[in-house]
Amino acid sequence: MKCVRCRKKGVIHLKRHNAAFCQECFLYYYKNQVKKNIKRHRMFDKEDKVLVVISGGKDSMALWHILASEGYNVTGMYINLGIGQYSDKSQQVVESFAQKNGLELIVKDIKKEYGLDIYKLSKLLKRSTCSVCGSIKRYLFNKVAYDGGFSAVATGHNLDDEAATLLGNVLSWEEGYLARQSPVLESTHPKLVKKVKPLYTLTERENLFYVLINKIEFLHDECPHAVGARSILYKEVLNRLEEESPGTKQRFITSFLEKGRRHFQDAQEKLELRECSICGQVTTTEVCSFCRFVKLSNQNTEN
Ligand code: Q46
Ligand code: ZN
Repeated sequence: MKCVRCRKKGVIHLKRHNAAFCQECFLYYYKNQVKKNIKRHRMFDKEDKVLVVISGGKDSMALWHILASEGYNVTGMYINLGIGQYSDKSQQVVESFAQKNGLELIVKDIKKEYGLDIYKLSKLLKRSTCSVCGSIKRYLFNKVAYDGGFSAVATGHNLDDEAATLLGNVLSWEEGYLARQSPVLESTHPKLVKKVKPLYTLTERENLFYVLINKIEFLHDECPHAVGARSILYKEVLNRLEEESPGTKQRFITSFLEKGRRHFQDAQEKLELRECSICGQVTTTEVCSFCRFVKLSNQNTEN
């Protein structure tokens, strides 16, 4: 197995590209993929301020590192969601990386700052922990980005994540979600910041390899609530298909983006967007769900 670029000994084989790379050429390949994705989808350029959402896992750490190394104007954002040891450990990893590398980091703690507890809220609202957590995260990504004058919010979604999401949405013909599945979600309101996924063509394995080569510390544990998620089953099924037919995941995503997605454009819900009467963030109701969560949490501590 020789490196396709320099003919030295290859250390990673990427079956879907029918190519092996040595360490140095893998980094060249990885960097090119990220740069190509950013350019092809006009995600941002060097003058833009980009907020990178960091969980402490390999994907977001890889994204933060590559964007900072390539000279993009990035600030990390970490949200402590109050998920026991998982949150404590991930915050440590993220803070220590920022400190060692002199990177800017914004930390939000939903309990300390807003009195929010995802477990209490999930019981009170009879919603899953992940659904409450997801709403809080989406709100804060946008609010922090908007208030800080950022041009884009970047997340570490990889090819495996995107293919699993696409499979889930296709299996239940979630037309609205299919219309929105894209490496770039443009802003549809002056107060909504564009969302981008520069790693959408790179796999989990490639991101892992990238952080290992660069000796980037990351949290190996997944969030305890991710266990048993449907998306994990979809990833297993797709891995099986990929084994038999390398390139399946990439074909699935790129063909959907090139040929499939446009058929769902009309399915985009034409929701009337307005500004929350409490915080001014974009919502479809009088008061946004985040402000309702805060109100509910305060009522419950008063009683
Ligand atoms: S939604 Fe659910 Fe994630 Fe929140 S509770 Fe954990 S698994 S972190 S991507
Ligand atoms: Zn609000």
